[in-house]
Amino acid sequence: MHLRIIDLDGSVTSQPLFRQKIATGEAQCLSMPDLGPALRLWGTRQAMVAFAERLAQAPSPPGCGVNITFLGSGDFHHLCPLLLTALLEPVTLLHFDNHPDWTRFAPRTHCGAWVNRALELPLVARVVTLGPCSRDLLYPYFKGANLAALRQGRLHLFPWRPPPRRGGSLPAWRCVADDWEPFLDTLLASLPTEAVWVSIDKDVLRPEDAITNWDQGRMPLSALLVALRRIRAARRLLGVDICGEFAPIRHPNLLKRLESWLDQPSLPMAPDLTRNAVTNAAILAVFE
Ligand SMILES: [Mn+2]
Repeated sequence: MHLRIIDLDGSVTSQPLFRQKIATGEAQCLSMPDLGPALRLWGTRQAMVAFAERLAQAPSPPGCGVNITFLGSGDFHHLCPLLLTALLEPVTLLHFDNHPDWTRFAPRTHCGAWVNRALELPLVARVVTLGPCSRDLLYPYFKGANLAALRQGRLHLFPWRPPPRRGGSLPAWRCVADDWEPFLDTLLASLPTEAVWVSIDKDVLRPEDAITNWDQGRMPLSALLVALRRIRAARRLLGVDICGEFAPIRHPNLLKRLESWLDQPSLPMAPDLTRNAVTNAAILAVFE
């Protein structure tokens, strides 16, 4: 395992486990707090270019073992496609998230739109989104969902349980909570590539297992860990990116402040983050 922390908001480097791993040289830390505000929620063009340049200049991780990258808050999930541009062979992207991150009604480099950018990469054969329960799955057409990618089979999506709803008809999603392990076996046997990349937004987890900046799903940590072990056993896992830390919201940009106020749940400024530390340690243990 090669562990890398991209520090944009202090949310990873403030955790004792990671501080210790950086101090002992077990983790590489790419420190970019100056880019954090311009990249959070969505990236300005300039900040995305600066991020890509610093990523390219960083010492490249060793070729062997799984490369694990922690990104901080889920507000940085749109950096995932920039990590994927370094890939040299076709992969399937297995994406754990409470949200489909597929909207076309947002800036191109938005944390709710990055799956569309990943689908544009020639070496991404398929994206499989696992575990969402959010209201984005209700009337997705009216919320800018990339339904064309679903129809074309480039994108597959499996909610954990049906999203909460008030009236309206339920789309015919295949939910996977009740037969998770047999489902995983079938899924992993059907992937189009031998190599896979995993992208985890911890808001896929129920609130007992993580505290994030977003509304959370209902997947238990144990189910995520089972999936990671099976993925690792069944396919060649090239890398994992993990976001969904909690980072206090302080946007200097007015539009970002407005979006955060409209879309994100209001949380205490300094919640107890023990559960994130426990969850991160459990995820890392799968790869150690
Ligand atoms: Mn996400």
